[in-house]
Amino acid sequence: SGHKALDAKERAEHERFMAAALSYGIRAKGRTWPNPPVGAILTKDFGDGPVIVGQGATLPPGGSHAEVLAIKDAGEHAKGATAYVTLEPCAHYGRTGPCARALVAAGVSRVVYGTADPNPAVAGRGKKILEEGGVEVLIGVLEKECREAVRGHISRILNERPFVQLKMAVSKDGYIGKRGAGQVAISSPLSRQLVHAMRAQMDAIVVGIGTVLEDDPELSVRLPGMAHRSPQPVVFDSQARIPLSSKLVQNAESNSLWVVIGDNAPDHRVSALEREGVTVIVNDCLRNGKVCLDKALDALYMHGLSQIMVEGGAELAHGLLQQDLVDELLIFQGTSTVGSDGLLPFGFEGLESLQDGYNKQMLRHVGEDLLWRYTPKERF
Ligand code: AOF
Ligand code: ZN
Repeated sequence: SGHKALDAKERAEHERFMAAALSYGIRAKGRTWPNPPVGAILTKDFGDGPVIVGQGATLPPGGSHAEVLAIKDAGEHAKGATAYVTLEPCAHYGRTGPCARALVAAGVSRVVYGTADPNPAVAGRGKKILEEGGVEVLIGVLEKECREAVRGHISRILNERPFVQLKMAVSKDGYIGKRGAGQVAISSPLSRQLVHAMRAQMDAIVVGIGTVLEDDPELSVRLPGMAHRSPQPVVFDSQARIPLSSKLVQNAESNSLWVVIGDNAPDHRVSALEREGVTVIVNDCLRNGKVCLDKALDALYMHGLSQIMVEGGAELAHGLLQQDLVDELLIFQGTSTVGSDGLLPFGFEGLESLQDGYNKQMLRHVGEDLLWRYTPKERF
């Protein structure tokens, strides 16, 4: 019937504008931790159908929330507008005033938001403030996408640790390299470029000390005009072995570097690192001489990180998977074949070890490479 068709049309319109709010939120990813990167837009109908009159994305901590920026951007048009927000507007006096009250005060007549804020200071209260202020509220438009956009925030609140994305590259036959062959190009230049763009959206990049000793990585975003979007580099290094001459330590004064060590690491190594401007995070839990990974993630949570990308190596990957600490595993699969003497992605195990516990999905083609996503079956 005509009524039903109108519903579908309305839903499509809401989804179109929520997608716009999501795209603003993405711009804030990696720069708002410990806060979620929220996107907001305001629309208004001047007679020819709704158009965007204001937009905003969460600023770094201490700065404005998305809704307040969108209201300011809309100016006089905020009155009577519809707001699309990826996350439930906040209800609390934190570093900023409550967005729900700001929306009421601005005279916004309808608020559409993607998903409830699991933060107990907000959960359901933002909605209540809006409704009591006479604002029409619609919830759950593109909810899955909105939850994914703030998954680091959800992980902080529900698991009290950052969302862990593990990223690896394997050959066509599932190896990360060849024994005794040194550095082997596994994925294509296009895939590596995509990884840099993905880095720019993360709060931090984490590697094990083995990877630093082997590759001397920079862990920065090397894309034109994007250097300032480099995430926080972090090294898990129980014995504080990271060389003072490594690129990461050399860049520590300007880029900052966090090194997670065990409390039995040699004192002289620790003070040498601190003299170079490295932030040393001491962990008093050790297992087999290595920092306990769950405790290391706790420490990163305490330092405010909400979503991290782990870039290797095999040992760290294996440890995280074994302890069920990986929320998303991304595998770039290249076109070359390693054949004999191949090194497996998780030390003694290959990708088939994930068969039972993970759902596997082909995300996309990246040039000739394939990008696969594995997500744990039992997780939000
Ligand atoms: C919103 N809009 O853009 C964000 C929200 O410390 P504060 O005052 O900045 O508050 C942070 C909390 O507010 C955070 O934990 C989360 O619950 C919510 N984030 N809310 O209405 C935003 N970033
Ligand atoms: Zn807010």
